[in-house]
Amino acid sequence: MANEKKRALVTGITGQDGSYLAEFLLDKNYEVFALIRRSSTVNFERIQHIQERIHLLSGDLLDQNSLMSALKTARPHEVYNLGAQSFVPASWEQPLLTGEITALGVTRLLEAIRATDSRARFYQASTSELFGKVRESPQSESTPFYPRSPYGVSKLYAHWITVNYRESYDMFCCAGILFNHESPRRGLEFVSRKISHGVARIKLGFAKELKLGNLDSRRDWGFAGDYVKAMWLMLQQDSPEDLVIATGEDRTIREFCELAFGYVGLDWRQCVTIDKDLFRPAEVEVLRGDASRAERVLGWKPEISFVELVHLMVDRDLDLVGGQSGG
Ligand code: NAP
Ligand code: G4F
Repeated sequence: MANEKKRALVTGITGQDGSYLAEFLLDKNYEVFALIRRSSTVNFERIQHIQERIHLLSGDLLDQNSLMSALKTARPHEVYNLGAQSFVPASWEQPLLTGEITALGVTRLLEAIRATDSRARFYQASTSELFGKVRESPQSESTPFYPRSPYGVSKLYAHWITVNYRESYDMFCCAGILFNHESPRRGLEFVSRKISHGVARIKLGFAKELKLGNLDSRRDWGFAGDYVKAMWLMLQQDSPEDLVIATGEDRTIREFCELAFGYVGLDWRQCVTIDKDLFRPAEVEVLRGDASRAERVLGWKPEISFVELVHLMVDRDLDLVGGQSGG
């Protein structure tokens, strides 16, 4: 039908990326369906502003029947699988659950697509954690994988099952190998948001110190709003291809602290203390991506710089913490 709206099904919509992707797809005039798992309290903070414009479907990556029902209801042209247990430290505490959701959940979803309508295009949220103990720098599509956590290993399975369904069943399946991307909507447990929120709390007098772990590791940090565009672009190509999405710049956690605390006139060395319990059993020391292929194939480039990102996050957390105090 000429005027039929495109339909997308998004898993992980209550998370950081899901909320930005849903906004992006609504702007493109998609009908957006989203999988929501049951919880005892509603956690729609990130999608409150668009909730009325999305079809929420109850389901869980652990539950095959719910995925089948969601697909039958949504009849999507595109499926974006962003749902995962995505916090690396939690994957050592709950390795089996992480594997069930982050690895096997992808096979459940792919099987549900295959059983309902295998023409649906599928995007899998792969990660720079696949490179782990890096074999070369920067990391590109041809760099060998060496994951360093149960999360990374689960994502490796997820990545290869996505490739396998493409090759076995001729389905349009592709994986975006995304490097770290952050925003004011990032979960408070991830280091970028932990720092920006900590800066706001210290600046406004609610805390005196911020406890962090390894300050020496390096990450390639971009803005989540830029990265969801790359996900969509990958599903608009003539043929499916797995691509690295990154800024090409890496910085230490220490540099993030310097910039974030310095922005509000604080000396990070007087505010940050090191907590050995926050170090990981196996660390990913450095990640830096080479997204030149994505630039050629998709015409994609990051728009927000590292400095802009850090300032944006600190500004939003100052507003948030200030507002909570009634100030
Ligand atoms: P996030 O904020 O942690 O969101 C994760 C989402 O997955 C949440 O909506 C969560 O729902 C959902 N989820 C968890 N368990 C589920 C289950 N059993 N069934 C269905 N949904 C479930 O993650 P994000 O930062 O937006 O990342 C999105 C995806 O990209 C993830 O797959 C992540 O691993 C991957 N990734 C992220 C980055 C990054 O830097 N952000 C980089 C590379 C790859 P609840 O709200 O109910 O918990
Ligand atoms: O912010 P992080 O927890 O992110 P991490 O482990 O890089 O994982 C994130 O990015 C991946 C893409 O590369 C995603 F796949 C994954 O889902 C997630 O979104 O930690 C970043 C670095 C680590 O080296 C960690 O050791 O920061 C270091 N760090 C130092 N102190 C800390 C802390 N990390 C956290 N979370 N909390 C700390 O106090």
